[in-house]
Amino acid sequence: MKKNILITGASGQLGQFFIEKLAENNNVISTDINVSRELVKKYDLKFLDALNETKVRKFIDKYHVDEIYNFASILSAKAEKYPLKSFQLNTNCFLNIVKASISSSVKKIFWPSSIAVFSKESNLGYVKQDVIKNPITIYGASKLSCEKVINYFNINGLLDIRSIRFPGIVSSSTPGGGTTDFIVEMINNIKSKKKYICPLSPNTILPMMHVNDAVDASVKLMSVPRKNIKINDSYNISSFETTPNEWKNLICEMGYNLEVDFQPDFRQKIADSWPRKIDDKQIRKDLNWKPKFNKIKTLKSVIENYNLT
Ligand code: AKB
Repeated sequence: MKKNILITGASGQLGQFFIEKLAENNNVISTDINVSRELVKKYDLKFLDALNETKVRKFIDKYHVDEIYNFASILSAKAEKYPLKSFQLNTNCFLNIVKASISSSVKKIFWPSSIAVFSKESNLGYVKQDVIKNPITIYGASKLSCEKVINYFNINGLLDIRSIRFPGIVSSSTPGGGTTDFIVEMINNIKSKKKYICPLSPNTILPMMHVNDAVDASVKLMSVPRKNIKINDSYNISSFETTPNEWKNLICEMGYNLEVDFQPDFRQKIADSWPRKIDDKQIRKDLNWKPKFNKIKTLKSVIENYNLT
């Protein structure tokens, strides 16, 4: 049976991919505070400020919402510029959705966490599922706080909230304000033919995944019975690791002309506090899932979607 699925923050980097996948079998109600004419036309995007609990509740009641995917968030690098506002937005959108969902038609919530919850204490060379976390960014702190709330609601059976800690996501849509953005921005710069100023040093290793793998794993996580889910806060996930230098070389090996100037800024410190490799055995086992896109397939696919070939 078709479910009614509310997506908040749908205009962001991930939103359109979730809309397209979920709309294959469901009624999707896409919302954001940024409602460009193009997205209104393409996805019937509606205005909804997830910071307004009453309005969220109205949407839930009006559309008899079964599931919510909440993507309203300020990413790591941008959040450092407005720490209090970002903490407030990231945590309050989530809390409002939780509050509005209690005693409503909502049966499940999906909420994306991030590798930003980790820190130097997490053994960054290979980060296991359950380790010490002491994030140095306000974004990481907001994600970790929400993970704690998720754990509380799940272990007490108050709501069914499911979550994945995303690495850098590679997609053909533009991110904005993230530390892992170079992965998409370099591809963008092939098109604009501009020299890319990379805010990270050439050999910074970070975990990444193709957006389709991120969407597939999330939708699968939302579809399995609760008893299959062994993690009450948020699952580690990853697909491959790369560095800005390797990514640039791969782009050039594919025949594109890309000039990069490495000028590390404040984002370097953030990246240095994040995992280089992720242990995601638990999600692979619980969902019987594995990524379909490796490094090369990811790059080829995103380049194709940019119509660069
Ligand atoms: C960011 O760079 O802030 C995000 C993330 C890893 O959560 N892409």
